[in-house]
Amino acid sequence: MLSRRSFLTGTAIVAVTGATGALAACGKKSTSSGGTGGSKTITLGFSQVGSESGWRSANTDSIKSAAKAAGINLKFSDAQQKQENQIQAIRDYISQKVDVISFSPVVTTGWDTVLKEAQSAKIPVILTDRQVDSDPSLFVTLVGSDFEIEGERAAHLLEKVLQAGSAGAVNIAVLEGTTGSAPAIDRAKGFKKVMDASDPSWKIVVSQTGDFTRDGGKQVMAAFLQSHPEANVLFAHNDDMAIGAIQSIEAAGKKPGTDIKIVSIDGVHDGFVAMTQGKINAIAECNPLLGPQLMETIKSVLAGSSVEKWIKTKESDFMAADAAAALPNRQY
Ligand code: GYE
Repeated sequence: MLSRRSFLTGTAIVAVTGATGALAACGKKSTSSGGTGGSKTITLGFSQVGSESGWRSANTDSIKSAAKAAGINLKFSDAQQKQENQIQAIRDYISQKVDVISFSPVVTTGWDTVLKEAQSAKIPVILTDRQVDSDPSLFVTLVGSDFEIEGERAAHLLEKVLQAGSAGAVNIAVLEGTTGSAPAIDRAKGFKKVMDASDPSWKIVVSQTGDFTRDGGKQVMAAFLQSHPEANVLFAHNDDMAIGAIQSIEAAGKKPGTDIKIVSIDGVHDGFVAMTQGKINAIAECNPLLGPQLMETIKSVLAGSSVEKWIKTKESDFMAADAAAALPNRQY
């Protein structure tokens, strides 16, 4: 992750509010696209990862409605979690001569060639949601969350959950996101960082991908329960996998949230419902409502303004006890 890290160094951050996605604070400007500007309708080619989770559905809705509200002509494609489909979609957008390309890269590596093709065609690329491991000069900016911080927040939430419950061995099972994706890599890293620094009694007993899907979480958790009956904590890289895992935990005659404490990331509606039922103990929110920021950023870039290299989202943490009060105000 060296190149990603180096592009972040010394970059000021634009924070946005989780609820509205509106720009809330501004730091040092650092990047310029060159800019085409003018009043003609902007055509955006957007390649979405897939439709693997509740988070993704909310993100897709946000992008579609924000493009409409901003008067941007959106060409949208769903890559069904396959990098080759994303590369193909980007190439199609280049040949269609769209004004700007945006995509949420399914994995971090393997993008250099297609990004260079976009650069040669002078089409700016704005990453959204997930990072890439390419030379930062190949894209203008990233609009999305800090996944390493989310992993750290999840570990801190687990500390709180365990304080409230019984002591003893902490045997953690991890359901990882899509292998090679930025959120899977960085959430694991952030969680481990806090875990290693804080409590020597915490142990990751098993860790495997559930591909960010409910079904993946269900299947992999069923196998974990067989191979690692000592697991008494689940850290799921997203709510959907936690919800799938809950089904397997219940089918095995155990009580999710009690016999196996559960912490996950996202904060989608069904995750909140599981918290109100005490089945998920805590969630670190990851805001999917990136559409308004993305459209705002696209307009600035095409108008020739400089933007931050990483436009971050602002997010909150929730314990199960807060869930019922928060649920009516959740937007996704
Ligand atoms: O957490 C997960 C989705 O990239 C932040 O992708 C996103 C992740 C999100 O499938 O639910």
